[in-house]
Amino acid sequence: MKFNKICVIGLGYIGLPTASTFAMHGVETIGIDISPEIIETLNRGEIHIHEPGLRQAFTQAQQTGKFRAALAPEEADAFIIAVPTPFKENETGEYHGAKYKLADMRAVKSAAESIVPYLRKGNVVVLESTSPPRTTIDLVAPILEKSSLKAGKDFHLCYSPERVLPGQILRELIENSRVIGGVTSESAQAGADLYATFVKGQIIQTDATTAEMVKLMENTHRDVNIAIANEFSRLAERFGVDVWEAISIANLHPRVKILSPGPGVGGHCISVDPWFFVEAAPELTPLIYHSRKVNDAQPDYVVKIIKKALGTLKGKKIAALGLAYKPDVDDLRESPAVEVVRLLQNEGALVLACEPYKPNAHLPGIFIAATLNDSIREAEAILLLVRHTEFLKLSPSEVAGNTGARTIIDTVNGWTSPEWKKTGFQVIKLGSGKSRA
Ligand code: SAJ
Repeated sequence: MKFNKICVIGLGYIGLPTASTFAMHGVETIGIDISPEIIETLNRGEIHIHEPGLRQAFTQAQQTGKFRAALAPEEADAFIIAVPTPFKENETGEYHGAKYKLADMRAVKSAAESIVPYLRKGNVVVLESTSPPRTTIDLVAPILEKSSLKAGKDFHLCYSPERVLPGQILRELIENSRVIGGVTSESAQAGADLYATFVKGQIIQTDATTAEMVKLMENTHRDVNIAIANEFSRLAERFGVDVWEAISIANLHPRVKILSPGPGVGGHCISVDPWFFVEAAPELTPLIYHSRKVNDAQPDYVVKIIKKALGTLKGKKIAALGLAYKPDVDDLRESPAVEVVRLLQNEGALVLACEPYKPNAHLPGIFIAATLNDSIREAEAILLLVRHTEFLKLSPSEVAGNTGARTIIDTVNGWTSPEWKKTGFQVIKLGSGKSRA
């Protein structure tokens, strides 16, 4: 199939890079978003999110004259839905007393509804948003069929999950393999033709529900594996072992790949997606459920470690290095680092955070210093929450010269150099029974 014009609905972390990439490859691309500010920003030639390489890609897309942002879709050859699927803030499900989170599918529903007036015979519609199993068939198809066209017969319908890693989105969009699940094999083929515009990795065709499960399985697999790493960190502390040393030795085994413990699991993917399985089938998912619980409890666990090290937290001045959900990104969504800071403040600690990727972030009740030195100057303890490259490069003597604090609490195994101790720091490390012995 040939695609001259497409609409990408949702211009966030996935939609905007995807739309820019299509336009750069010569396809007339209309980017749609419900936010007038976003549309204005983009049509002014600016971007509203930070992602390495996105500015250049977007500028290039604009220079081709193929990209335009708008508030509503229009007739096109293909429609891609890339809107958020968070969980509901004020509602939970319950199974035998265990509460689980519920997917909020409102954005997917309204994106599908916005396509209905413009849907024509032979069009291709692709859902990219991470969604509970059967969403394409049970939720999206019936909405689109309000057009009186039949999915799989009059128009093609696919599910094709985004699987790119924030921080490397532009490269991974092109190089990663891409799974396309069609409601029919013809739909899968049409979806494959669409993404072949720029995908250099393998394009695998399957059915829509398999593609939905593939996405959820990938992120759930990662969550469960991080949960076991977090449990290992607790066990190591109990038994006087350094979990980081133990993991590096265990990982020499050819069939073992233990991930890293840390202050918890954040972001809008791994900490959310496993709940979609739990919601869909709570009776089948005790492991997935408990892994989520383990990872969600990790910020509390970190606070316990800090309390053990510092005694009462009331009035303690703590510098918290890093608020992002993971290294070298500016995304603070569902960040365990933010949660740790909040919990410390609830205990009466006076926390001054430092987030070099978003020094001007506004988080109610959280104080962010303009510079690293401002955050550590008056501190009594320094807490490392994110492995930002800039933090890992810090020299112990320089830090010592800029603060009176001599206790560091490292939750990410970022400061491993013996220099820290030699410079007079007491180093408390998450997962290290040895550092506390
Ligand atoms: N984390 C750990 N220990 C680890 C690895 C990660 O605690 O060993 C934490 C991170 O610090 C972070 C969270 O987990 O808080 C998630 O980070 P991540 O790098 O594992 O994943 P995301 O959420 O940035 O991106 C994931 C990716 N999925 C997989 O690797 C299976 C990405 O490919 C997906 O496209 C993305 O989710 C998504 O959009 O679903």
